[in-house]
Amino acid sequence: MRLVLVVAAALVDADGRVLMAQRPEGKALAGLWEFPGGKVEPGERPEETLIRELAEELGIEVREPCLAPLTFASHAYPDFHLLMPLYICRRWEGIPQSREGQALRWQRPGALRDLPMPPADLPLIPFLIDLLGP
Ligand code: 9L3
Ligand code: MG
Repeated sequence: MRLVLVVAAALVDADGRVLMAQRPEGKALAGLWEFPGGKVEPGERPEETLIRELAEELGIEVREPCLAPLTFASHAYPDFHLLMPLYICRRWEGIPQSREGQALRWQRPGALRDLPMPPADLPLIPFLIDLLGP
């Protein structure tokens, strides 16, 4: 089975809310709410991918010190197996904006269950509730 490495970020604001992005029409899993991020391209370090994806999708710049993955998610899709480290980011440059037509919302971890999410992202909710409170 093909193994695909995707990096994702929990951007955490001063109130402990996390930024969720809705996958746009035309993409796989359209309409589901995810932690922003994307596929690691050949030759990229995962941290470089995260910096690139957050710049492309949200127009923000994150720096190395916030880039420690604290947990990993994985999910077996019919055609590939996804491995997804989650990076916790509390500081960044700029204000997150929708650069790819995706809806954005800040959500307390305890309210994430109200959003339909990709199966890979769901197991990260209890981790964030432990880290940040409900
Ligand atoms: N994916 C799942 N949860 C996420 C992200 C960023 C990505 N938080 C899944 C959706 C796709 C694959 O990973 O199946 C690649 O993502 P993209 O490159 O289509 O964003
Ligand atoms: Mg993406």
